[in-house]
Amino acid sequence: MNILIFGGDGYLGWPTAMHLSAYGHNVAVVDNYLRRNICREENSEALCPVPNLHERVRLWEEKSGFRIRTYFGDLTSWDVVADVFRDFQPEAVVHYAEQPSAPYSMLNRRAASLTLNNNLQVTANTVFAVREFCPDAHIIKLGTMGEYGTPNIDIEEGWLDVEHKGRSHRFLYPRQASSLYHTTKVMDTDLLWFYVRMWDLRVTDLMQGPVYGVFTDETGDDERLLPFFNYDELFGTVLNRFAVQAVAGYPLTVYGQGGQTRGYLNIRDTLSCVRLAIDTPADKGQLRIFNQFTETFSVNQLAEMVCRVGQGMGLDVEVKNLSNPRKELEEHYYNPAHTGLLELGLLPTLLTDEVLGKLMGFVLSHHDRIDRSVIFRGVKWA
Ligand code: USQ
Repeated sequence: MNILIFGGDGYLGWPTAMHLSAYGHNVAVVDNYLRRNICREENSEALCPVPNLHERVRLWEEKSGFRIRTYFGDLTSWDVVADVFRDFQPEAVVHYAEQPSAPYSMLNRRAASLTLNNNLQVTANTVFAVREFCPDAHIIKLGTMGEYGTPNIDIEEGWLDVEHKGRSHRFLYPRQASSLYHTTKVMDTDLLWFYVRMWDLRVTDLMQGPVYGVFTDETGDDERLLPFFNYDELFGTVLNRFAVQAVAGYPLTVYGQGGQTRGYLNIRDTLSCVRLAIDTPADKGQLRIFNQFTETFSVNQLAEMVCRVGQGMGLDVEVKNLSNPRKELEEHYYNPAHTGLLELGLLPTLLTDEVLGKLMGFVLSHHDRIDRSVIFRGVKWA
């Protein structure tokens, strides 16, 4: 299949490109280095240096024999999107091209505007281009579990049947995001649902939880093929951050009481989920929603696990409960459904001590590159 990956240079975009290429698809990536530039501006560099996209593509071709095509450009520009679609004629479009950090979206007005403008405009351009150039193509959009927030009832996979005064109707599950970034994903879902109804598009919206890890089948042990491994407050997800903090002897930064519970997944499973969604596309006129995570943990549970595994490696790991810079519930009910992707054939890579140990071992081998000053800066939500 011709698969176009928007945001193909990112933490998940690049490993996805290699993964789909390894499965024999004809893959093209589009990127404008938005994430690289923001990280540079905010002094949020990844743990190891990451080669540029040209070099990554060259290294991958050398290793696999498969060529990934690259396009550079800002996908908020219609001309860029239209040129890429005309040239590549995708059968599936995987849309990762969003500003992905919740804390960055809450940093200041400029960061908030960038997040809003970029995320919504790229989603809109994706929809317009599919309709104009390849109306049968399948859009696979990365949403987030954070769209649902933490309601006091079970979270379903995207939809909720509501009975009201003796009648019933199926609605998108109620959404109440807890950052501006997460809110743009709610708006993306609404935009997609509107155009699915208007234009009979095929869309899969993947509600993903926080991802951890860095190695995939395609990277092997070649560190030049690894994705960005951020551990700073803006771009690092919590478990990756804790792994670095443990190695650096920095007390684990548990925000507030640490009862915040989320659905987590290994980066390997992100790639499998996207591939499975592509293999079994949504129908025309269907907005299909999957909750994309494999296990739930509270922040305290993650911290305990990192302490245990770190101690086994001879590290002295401490935990420090910080006053929570975010506005979120610190103790809450959390029971989200997640059977859809398992039914498509997902075989989860669970968070065992061995998996965590390998991740921490990788960090340990780069301990001299850790910059302790970027670990906590306290971006406040309110
Ligand atoms: N947390 C800490 N200490 C830290 C960092 C985070 O206690 O040092 C807590 C947060 O307060 C939050 C939880 O850990 O309760 C998860 O935080 P995170 O930074 O790992 O994840 P988040 O900001 O929610 O965003 C990440 C990705 C985003 C994705 C989202 C899925 O950056 O792209 O959409 O995970 S979800 O969280 O399910 O919305």
